[in-house]
Amino acid sequence: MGGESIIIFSLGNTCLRSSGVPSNTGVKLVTEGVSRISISLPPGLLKGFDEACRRAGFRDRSKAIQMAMRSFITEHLSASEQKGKVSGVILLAYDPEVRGLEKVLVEAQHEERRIISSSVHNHLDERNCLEAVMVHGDGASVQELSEKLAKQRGVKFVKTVSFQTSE
Ligand code: NI
Repeated sequence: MGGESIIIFSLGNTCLRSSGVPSNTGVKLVTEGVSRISISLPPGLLKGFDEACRRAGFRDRSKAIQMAMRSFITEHLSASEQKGKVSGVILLAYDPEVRGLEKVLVEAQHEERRIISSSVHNHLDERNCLEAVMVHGDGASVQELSEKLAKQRGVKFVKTVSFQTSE
């Protein structure tokens, strides 16, 4: 493995165990609730990561990697693909001049009020509103709400960022 650094770190094992990681990936359960994995990295990448850890105030590399992995999961799995409860925000931009749109958006949010904790509305200009809807609940419901909002005529942008609150 010339030119590569090998690092070993510990992680909560729930997601690794439940996804059935094969034994040849270097994953080894150490104690209940923690997995220890080893990975090889180009030295420059590890150096950059350690520098970022230091600047962000992380003393524990494992903790920083756990956070990076959660961020990766959020980026690549939709809310409905994440297991258990999720928390997050649905950010949407729309044109308030489109007839009936605001009524539809409010009704859609009322229907899903069980998973909406609050929302913030920003009137940007005559043709642009920006709304942040805070959500907490079942991932499938969050995804469903996000898709329902996104498909309305006059909605210009929808981005859902969510993370699992239980692993
Ligand atoms: Ni507005």
